[in-house]
Amino acid sequence: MDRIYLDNNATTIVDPLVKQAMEPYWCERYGNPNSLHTFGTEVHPDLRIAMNRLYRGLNAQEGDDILITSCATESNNTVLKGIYFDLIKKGKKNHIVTTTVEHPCVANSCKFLESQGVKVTYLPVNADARVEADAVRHAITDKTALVSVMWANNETGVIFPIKEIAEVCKAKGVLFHTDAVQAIGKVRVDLQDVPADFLSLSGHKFHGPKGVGALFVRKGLKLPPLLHGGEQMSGKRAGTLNVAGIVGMGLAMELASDNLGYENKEVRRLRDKLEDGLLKIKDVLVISRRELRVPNTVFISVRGVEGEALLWDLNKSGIAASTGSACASESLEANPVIKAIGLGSELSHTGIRLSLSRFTTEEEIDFAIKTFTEAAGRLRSISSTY
Ligand code: 7TS
Repeated sequence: MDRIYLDNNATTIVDPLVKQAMEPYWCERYGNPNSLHTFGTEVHPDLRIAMNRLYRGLNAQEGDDILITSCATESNNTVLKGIYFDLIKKGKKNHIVTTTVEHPCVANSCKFLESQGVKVTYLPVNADARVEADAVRHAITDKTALVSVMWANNETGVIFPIKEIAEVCKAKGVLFHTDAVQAIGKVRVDLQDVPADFLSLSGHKFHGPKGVGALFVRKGLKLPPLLHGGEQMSGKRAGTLNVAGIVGMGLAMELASDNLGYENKEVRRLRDKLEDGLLKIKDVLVISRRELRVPNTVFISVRGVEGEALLWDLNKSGIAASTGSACASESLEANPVIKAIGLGSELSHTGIRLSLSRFTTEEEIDFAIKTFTEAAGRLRSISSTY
């Protein structure tokens, strides 16, 4: 068997249809959309189609803004730093509420803002690795400028009660941002149903290209730009538009919506099969309940086996997994999300994340169960802690 990719929460394969749709923009339709000549203007209809696809995918309405960014990291930074410059620095508010399990681009932005004097409340997760809406309600004060809670966690796959949290914020008159990177294509993201003010996403997490993301901004709201420069995006985000990326991300969004039923049924079936297979190994622990997670993710801890050792062993057999966010893979610290969930320090080094996509096959899952089971046995036989 060829290599097996079970790290779809880190990035995904570009859908061949997306790749094909992007092809004309490298050497034929390569104009800068801000140029006045035909090379520039001929891509305008293509951009409009792509933007419409993004609006439809999120169920955004006329008047809402969808800013194109380079990635979710930029989208998240735009919100957090925008709120800082717009509300906090002007002395109106000085408090942000977030969680202990956000992606580093939110967590480290918050840390930076703390260094600027902002107060940040990091809400812990409960035994199901979730943050409850009530915890958000209690954390909000009259100084709170923003609540930022991810839609689904990248490590555990746990879905947060985003609708309830958004409604709490709305009732309290506090702005609400959600990092929906791991939700797009996995659960329904409907911004008419969920009254979030800001939402971030990244094209490469749902079979689109890398280097392009988006930030939804609810009608009537404004954020100061993170990138100042030209008048692109009406001055809200400067920099030449990534035309191929936008076209690709637009189509990827449409395909993600079209495939949501499949993702929920077939991807979930394969993930459950994988999980059931791995649960037959003795002394393993899967984080949180299946019904609380996105359909493609399982985070499993194998007692006595370092996650990293298991990752390398699996990699040798051609299986790509992860011990957590690739963005934190250079740090030797225990996985902060796993630490936050409250597993003991011994277990916090043992976790491994497997994440599927609609391109994952049954054959791959069968092979992964067998290979994982053998690798866990092999590593346990030389483990000093088991
Ligand atoms: N937010 C979440 C929830 C993410 O999972 C990631 C990437 C990002 C933001 C950043 O996205 P980017 O496109 O700006 O880099 N998460 C992971 C991961 O879990 N493993 O590798 C990258």
